[in-house]
Amino acid sequence: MLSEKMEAALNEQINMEAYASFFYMSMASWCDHQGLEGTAQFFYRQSTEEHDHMMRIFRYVLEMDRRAIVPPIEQPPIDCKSIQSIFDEVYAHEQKVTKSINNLVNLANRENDHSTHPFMPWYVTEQREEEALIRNILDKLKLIGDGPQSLYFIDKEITEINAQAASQPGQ
Ligand code: OFO
Repeated sequence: MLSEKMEAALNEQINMEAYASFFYMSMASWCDHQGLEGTAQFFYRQSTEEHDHMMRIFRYVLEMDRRAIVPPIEQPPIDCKSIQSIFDEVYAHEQKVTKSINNLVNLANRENDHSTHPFMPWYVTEQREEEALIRNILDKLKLIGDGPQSLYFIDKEITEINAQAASQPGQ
């Protein structure tokens, strides 16, 4: 069984993953509306992944005989200034999530929670990969520039990233 503290911390993480899913869905909507199809697809996929991350914890909490709470979701941003600002925000958000995952690992250590401890490394790896992916897109944005004529090329680059993700097993 989980400690009450761990149960609360995991439920906070459920909330965070749910928000991430909605946040990416909102970014997808903005991009879709702007005709940035590749970038929209990227965010739709990220949104689904975040939902999966949420459900993994949700099921884990229940498996550990505690209550998984369906969280109230904060309204994510609706409008964006530019594609650069979207990815800056996404990067900051992922860094925040990484910090929260690290705190869960620390808590599992402090509490000698031998179930949660092996449950967490999957999330640590996931965050490392996500941060690297977003940094990679930010680097491309820096090279291509953020002018209106650059959008087409940025969207093309992200479509390429989508194709690579689709060709990986488990995607
Ligand atoms: Fe849930 O993977 Fe990032 O946020």
